[in-house]
Amino acid sequence: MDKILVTRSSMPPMEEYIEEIAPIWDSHWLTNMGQKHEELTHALEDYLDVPHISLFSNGHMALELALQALSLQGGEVITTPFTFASTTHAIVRNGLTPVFCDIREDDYTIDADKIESLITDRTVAIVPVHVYGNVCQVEKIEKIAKKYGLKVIYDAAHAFGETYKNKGIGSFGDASMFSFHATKVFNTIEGGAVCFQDEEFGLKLFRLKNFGIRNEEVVDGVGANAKMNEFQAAMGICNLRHIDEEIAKREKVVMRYRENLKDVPGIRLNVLQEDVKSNYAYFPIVIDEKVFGVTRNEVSEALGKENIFSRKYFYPLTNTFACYNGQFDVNDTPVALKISKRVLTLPLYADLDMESVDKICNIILQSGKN
Ligand code: T4K
Repeated sequence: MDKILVTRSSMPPMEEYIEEIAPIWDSHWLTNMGQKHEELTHALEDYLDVPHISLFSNGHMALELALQALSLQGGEVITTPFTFASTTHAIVRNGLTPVFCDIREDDYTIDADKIESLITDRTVAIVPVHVYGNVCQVEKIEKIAKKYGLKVIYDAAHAFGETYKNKGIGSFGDASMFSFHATKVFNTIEGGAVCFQDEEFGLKLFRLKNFGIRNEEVVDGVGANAKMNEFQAAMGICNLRHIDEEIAKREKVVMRYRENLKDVPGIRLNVLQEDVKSNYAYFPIVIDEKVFGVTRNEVSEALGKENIFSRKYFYPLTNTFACYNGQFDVNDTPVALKISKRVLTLPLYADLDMESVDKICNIILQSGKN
C-alpha cells in the first residue's frame, strides 16, 4: 500500500493550470503585481468576504510584515505557544517579546479569560491563532483590545474560507494572516495574504513587501521582498474554482473519522463550533493514555508501521524551542503543555478515500487494545 501522509496538496487538473499560465508566456510578465496577482486579489476579497487583502510570497512573511506595518516600536505581544514556529518567530523577528497565554481545553485557541491578567504597561498587541481552523473567542478578544488600546492580528493560517456568524473570519481584528502553503486547504504552492480594515495600513504593508519603494525615485521604507508571483497567483485562481468541492470532500472525510472514533473512551475529537462554517483543515485527536491504554506516541508508531504518517502538530510548544534558550516558562501554559503531549493530527485531504479512513481508525482502535 502507498504511503498515506498527513496531508496531500490539492491540485487543479494540469490542463487548467497550463491554460491559466499561457498568457504569462505571451506577456513575459512573471511577478511584481501582474494581472494574475490582481485577478486573484479581487477574487479572494469576494470569496473571503473581507474589505481588503494583500497577497504575499508565503504566510510567514505576511504575518511578519503585518506586525511590522503596525509600527509597534517594541513591547509585549500576548499569544499562544500551541502553534507552528512561524507565529512566535514573526513576533520575535519584529523585536517584540512574546508573552504566552494558555489555551482552552476544548478548542485549543487562546483562553481569552486569561489574557487580561497578562497585560502590562508594555503590552502592545495580541496575536491569537485560529488553530486547526478552530475560531478564537473573537468577541471577547475585541472587547479586551478596545479596553486596553491593543492591536489584534490573527494568525488565520488554518482558517481559509471560514465564517463566524456569517462574517468572513478575516474581517476580525486589525488584520488576519492566511497561509496558502501547499499543505493548506487552499494553496498557491507557497503563498499567503493579509486581510485588513484600514487602507493606510494596506499602503504600509504594500511598501514593506516591495523594498519600501514609494515610486521610482523615492524609497522611504526599509522593506523586504515578499511579493506573490504570477505562477503562484495562477495556481490560486485555478484552486479557487474548486475550493467549495474540496471543502465538501474534506467534510466527508472528517465525518467518517468522527463516526468511527466517536464515544471511544480516552480519545477526544476536535470540537464542532457553533456559528462557525468550518473548512475542515485538520483532524486532531487528543489521547488520554490513562483511559485509552496507550500513548499518543504509541498510536503514531502503530500507524507508522502500516505506512500511515500522522503528525504531532503542535508538539513541541514554541515556548520550549531551543532557539529561545529557556527564556520562557512552559509551566505558564499548562493546558497547552498537556494537549501538546497528547495530540495527534490524522491524515486529512480531499481525496483521502473512506477505505483508508476506516483502516486508520481500525489501527488506532486496535492499538488501544494492546
Ligand atoms: N502560522 C501557522 C499556525 C501555521 O501553521 C503556518 C504554517 C504558518 C503560520 C506559516 O505559513 P507559511 O509560511 O508556511 O505559508 C507544514 C507547512 O510547511 C506549514 O505551512 C504549516 N504551517 C505547518 C503546520 O505544516 P511541515 O514542516 O510539517 O511540512 P512538511 O514538509 O513536513 O509537509 C507535511 C506534509 O504535507 C507532508 O508529509 C506531505 C504533505 N505535502 C508537503 C509538501 C511540502 C504535500 O502534499 N505537498 C507538498 O508540497 O510544515
